Amino acid sequence: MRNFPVDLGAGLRKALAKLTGAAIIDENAVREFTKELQRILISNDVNVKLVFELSKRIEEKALKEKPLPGVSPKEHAVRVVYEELSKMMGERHEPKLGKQKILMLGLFGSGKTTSTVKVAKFYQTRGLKSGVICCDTFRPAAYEQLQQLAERSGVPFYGEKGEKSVERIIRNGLVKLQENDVIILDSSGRSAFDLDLQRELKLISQHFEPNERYLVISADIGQVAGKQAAEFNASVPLTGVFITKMDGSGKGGGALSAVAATGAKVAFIGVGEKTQDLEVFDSKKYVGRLLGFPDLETLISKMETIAKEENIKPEQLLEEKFTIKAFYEQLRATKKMGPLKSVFGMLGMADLPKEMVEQSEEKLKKYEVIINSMTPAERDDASLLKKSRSRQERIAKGAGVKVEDVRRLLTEFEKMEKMMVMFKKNRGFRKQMEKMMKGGFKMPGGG
Ligand SMILES: Nc1nc2c(ncn2[C@@H]2O[C@H](COP(=O)(O)OP(=O)(O)OP(=O)(O)O)[C@@H](O)[C@H]2O)c(=O)[nH]1
Ligand SMILES: [Mg+2]
Repeated sequence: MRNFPVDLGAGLRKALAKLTGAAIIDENAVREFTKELQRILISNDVNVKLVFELSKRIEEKALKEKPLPGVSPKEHAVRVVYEELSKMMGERHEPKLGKQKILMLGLFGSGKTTSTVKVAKFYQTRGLKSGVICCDTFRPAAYEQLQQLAERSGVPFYGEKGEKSVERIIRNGLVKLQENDVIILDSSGRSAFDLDLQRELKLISQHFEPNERYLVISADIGQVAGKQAAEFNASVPLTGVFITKMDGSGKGGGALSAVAATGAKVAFIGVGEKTQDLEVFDSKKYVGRLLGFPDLETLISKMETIAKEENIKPEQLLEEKFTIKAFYEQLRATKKMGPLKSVFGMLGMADLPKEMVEQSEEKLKKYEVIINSMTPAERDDASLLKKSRSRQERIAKGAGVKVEDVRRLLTEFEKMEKMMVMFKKNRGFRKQMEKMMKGGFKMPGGG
């Protein structure tokens, strides 16, 4: 069942779209939004108290805080939502890139063994040598499982089949793997955090002397993750939490926020069963993705560069007469920009026509040939073409395409032309567009 992050994300995006689509950002609109937000978060097992605190802060900041100069109340509201949600989900983790020993601990089936290899692989891709030690002396097949996973991923492995003394395994393992920069130790789980496990983890800590102690928790336990993190932390001081199965649980948001509320740091998240399915946790990125703009900062700067490259000036976009030439430049720019949809969505605009969002190289080439077969007068005044079938046929012949292709281009041109007229009438959009092109568009996460 894959209902995360789809559900949480889809719910949040819908609620946010409604907020940005509201005529004005007043108490009503914000209240309605926070009510919806509460419903979504609670259904994702986020703690009720956290949810209420969050909505209160959002209401206060969205309504009472003065937006920065040049920022509209809508942008301000979106930014507040984004920042407060990010804060609730925790901080960004910066993994240390250097020599270190990492202890992976946690209850049965939380994902320790899988995550051990994921972490090893993570450091390998960053140019560090890493190896793993099997210190799970509890479960019979633990040795084989880690050995196979490690071998398949090209990760050095050490273990002693049947050996019960963790002290011995660690001593030998550290010698055998001494060439490695990063050594990750997989420990055994229990069904609950009992005295037995406590003793074992203390013993491991004493002999292994780990720099990092990561508690591995499965996202599907939701807000209980907070209680668990606090419990473990009291006897084995944690340096981070690794939340697994974020891909398959509808409670990931609950687990993340509960862990953050204890003050523990979410270091990594597991987003699949494969060795590469690991992400360094960054709440802003995570929330950004949930809200539908994964990499907004990159996107905005990309738009600016493209606008410069293609020489599209805001004036040109908004010039009185929309020509075939401007149309073609738009298509090209749109193709380079990619996920434009989310940006327009943020501005509270309706979805763009599909043709404008999805541009294939092939189609653009064809259009280029067609446009090259037009006379300058036609390129300047598309109305000459719309009425004249003989002109269309002449162009098709000259370009070596079907007359239908020429008509399709004209239909798309008309659609965009209509939209441009609509945009021009919309002063708010006009201002946004100008700001965006000048690079002054303020987006959440931009600061
Ligand atoms: N979908 C998904 N599955 C995961 C993830 N991490 C681990 N798993 C799966 O969860 C199951 C348990 O993982 P293990 O790594 O064996 O868990 P463990 O904590 O070592 O288990 P014990 O050693 O028995 O305590 C396996 O089927 C893994 O493939 C993840 O991020 N996403
Ligand atoms: Mg295991």
